[in-house]
Amino acid sequence: MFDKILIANRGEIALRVIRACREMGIASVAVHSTADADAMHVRMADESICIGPPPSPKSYLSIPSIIAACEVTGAQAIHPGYGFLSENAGFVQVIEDHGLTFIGPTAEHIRIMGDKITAKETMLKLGVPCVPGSEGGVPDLATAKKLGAEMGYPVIIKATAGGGGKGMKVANSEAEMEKAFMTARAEGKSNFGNDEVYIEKYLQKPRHIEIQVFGDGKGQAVHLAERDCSLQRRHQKVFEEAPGPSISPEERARIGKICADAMANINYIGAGTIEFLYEDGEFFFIEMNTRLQVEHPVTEAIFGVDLVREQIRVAEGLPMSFTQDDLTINGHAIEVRINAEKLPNFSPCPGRITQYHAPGGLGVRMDSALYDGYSIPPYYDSLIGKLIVHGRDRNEALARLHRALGELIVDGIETTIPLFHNLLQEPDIQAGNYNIHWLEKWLARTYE
Ligand code: MV4
Repeated sequence: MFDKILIANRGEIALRVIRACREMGIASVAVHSTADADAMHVRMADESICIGPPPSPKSYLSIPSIIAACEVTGAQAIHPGYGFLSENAGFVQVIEDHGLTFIGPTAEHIRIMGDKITAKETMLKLGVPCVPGSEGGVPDLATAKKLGAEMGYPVIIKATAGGGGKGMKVANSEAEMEKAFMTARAEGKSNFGNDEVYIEKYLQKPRHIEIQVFGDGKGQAVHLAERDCSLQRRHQKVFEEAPGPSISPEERARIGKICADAMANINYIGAGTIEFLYEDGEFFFIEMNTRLQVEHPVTEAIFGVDLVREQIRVAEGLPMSFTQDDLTINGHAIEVRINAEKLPNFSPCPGRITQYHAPGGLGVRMDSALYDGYSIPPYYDSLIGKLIVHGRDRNEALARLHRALGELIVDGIETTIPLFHNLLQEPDIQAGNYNIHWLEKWLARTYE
């Protein structure tokens, strides 16, 4: 059993992990950059240690500094949160070389899923339905054109190392292929140092549905249903809900079992998310994330489980505290991401919080590291809070979200809170009628 865990992260997710540690009787160590000396995660942890200057590469991404912090404090395990080093296979290797434990998947699983071509090949072999496309990489333009003609346009060219929408180009016809292929390749090379690309049929109006999975690393794995994360702007999620408003219990059970069986098969350990595009009643695998995700609280709300506690348990070699049969959905949950950004352009808006008041009451959870007088530093991402509401059904969750947003006060900076007041008025949102393009179209219509 661990008696001390180091959290290699900051902000709300660091608090989230500290809370789980405290409930489990495990001491927590916060690490921080010099810009974060006054941050809430530093205050809330049992111990803290400065690991470097403000830019992330010199602090939150500095593997030697984080390992040294473990050695100085005697922490036996590291929780990476999300972002930063959470999907860095090399980090996992170094942690293990130092006799420490990474709270998360193996370096091998991170590596497999980090390369999209290998991820797809692996999932296809495991019986997970994938988007039709090239088998493996596409070596040259001639092959790309041949595949385009075979499967029919539009197609999408993706960099195997891609992420965040970088290295992804649509070709609507053979005439567009050369530019799309070369651009995807160049973006893969310049952003990720890897110019390998693959091709898929381009789905025109899908939803982004992701299945939460969890494994014990010893052949047991479960699914915790899906989240609909279709409401995104420039590949940043804005609003997430569970269960997905368009998914039937039968579809959920079927795709859930496929995912859980796949994870059991590879002895996957810890939390994972299998991302699908969902169109016309069909699921198509696109990517897997081998980390705890930002939006995990909506899943926690509907299942009444603590995913971070489970991550720590399986990292200690313990079994999960539930089986698939124990997991039943209770009601509906919605998360909205509060960013320190100024509308309509979503430009980052760091600065001093003059007043902060979190909403409360039944079915309301506010995960945030804000406090009165806190200064948001300009060096990190702009997420400053997640408001999660839970109701007996979707309409109750929507009403509760409306009520909770009315109680939330974040003064001194601009935030994305007004966006959600507007969004909740939309009949399509009230009806759960949206796909991956809905939000950007609505923003263009509403704010420009
Ligand atoms: C696609 C697609 C349509 N067809 N793949 C965007 C980021 C990366 N995770 C995968 N992405 C997409 N892949 C095929 N074959 C459309 C997108 C996409 C998207 C996916 C999920 C959520 C929002 C999106 C916004 C634009 C494009």
